[in-house]
Amino acid sequence: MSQIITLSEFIMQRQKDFPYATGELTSLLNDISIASKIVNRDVNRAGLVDILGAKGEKNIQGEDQQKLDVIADEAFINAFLSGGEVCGIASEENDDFVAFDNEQSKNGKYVVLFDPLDGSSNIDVNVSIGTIFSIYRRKSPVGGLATKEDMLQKGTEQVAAGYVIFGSSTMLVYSTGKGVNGFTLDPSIGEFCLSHPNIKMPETGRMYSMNEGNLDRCDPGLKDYVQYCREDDPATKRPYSGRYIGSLVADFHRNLLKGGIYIYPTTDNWKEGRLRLLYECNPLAFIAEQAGGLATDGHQRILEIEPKELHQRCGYFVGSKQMVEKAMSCLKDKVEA
Ligand code: AHM
Ligand code: MG
Repeated sequence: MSQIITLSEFIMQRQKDFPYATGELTSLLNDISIASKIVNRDVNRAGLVDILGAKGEKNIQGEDQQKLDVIADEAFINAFLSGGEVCGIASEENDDFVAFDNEQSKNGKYVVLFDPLDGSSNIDVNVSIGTIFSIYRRKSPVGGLATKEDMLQKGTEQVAAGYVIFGSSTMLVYSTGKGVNGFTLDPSIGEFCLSHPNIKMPETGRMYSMNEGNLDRCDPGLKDYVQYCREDDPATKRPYSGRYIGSLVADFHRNLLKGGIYIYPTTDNWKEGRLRLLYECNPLAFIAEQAGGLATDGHQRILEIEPKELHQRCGYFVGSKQMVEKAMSCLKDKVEA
């Protein structure tokens, strides 16, 4: 039997990659792993116990019910509060960022931006969902409260990013800027185990993922790209396969492993795009680039977009490098035509 490497062991080994590391990032990644296991437990129980109701409803014991995305948000916040490495967070669930005001957290060096449970409209139909996270070093002085400036950093400043997919198995995939590694949760021992070392995204692929219902509301250049995807590839005599789960982490994860492109463009009804720059686009762009892929808004590299507000949205093209480049060239050709 080959040797099992758990996520905690792996994170400890990798600390050596950072010569001046104090161990705080290591502890923070461990907090994320613990919170992920808690969320995993609740996601798995979702069909069995009364935790699926809308927030504000009562459960069978007469207690207030919470939606799973709120439960996930709290699980991560509690893990960061007890870890003490994080001075504040921003999440898709909260209107404003949260600055932790206890002494230990005020001395934390990091902020975390996250989407606690993306694709949550898929929960009650048993489709894969995910958590997405992004870690930055704070800009404000250590010892004080976190500020909005700590949160509004460009994606290039990310220290680490990753996601957890709650699918047919649960996986945690992350990068600290030195490649991408994936860990599968072994429920029998309750540990994430290294299952996908050094993930590389194929340079090209045969799958495209977008909500084609929106096609008539998009940039006309995108119609050309989708038409290109639907035409027979001279090599295989087949068109690309359309694969859209409608759950970003699941679509991204498949494309990361098999090659493909995920597109959520700006549309007539989502004029700024649908996905959030800070909680969804930046962390997955970091992972994509670390694996050799590409992420843009159709024109510009995602990681270089200067964020102006917490819940900012943007168009999103992410996946295999050659496929994203081809889609971008279709947009450009239409503008120039
Ligand atoms: P959410 O953050 O409200 O869950 O929305 C994000 C989700 C993505 O997971 C998914 O890819 C996309 O929205 C689906 O949108 P649509 O239903 O418009 O195709
Ligand atoms: Mg989301």
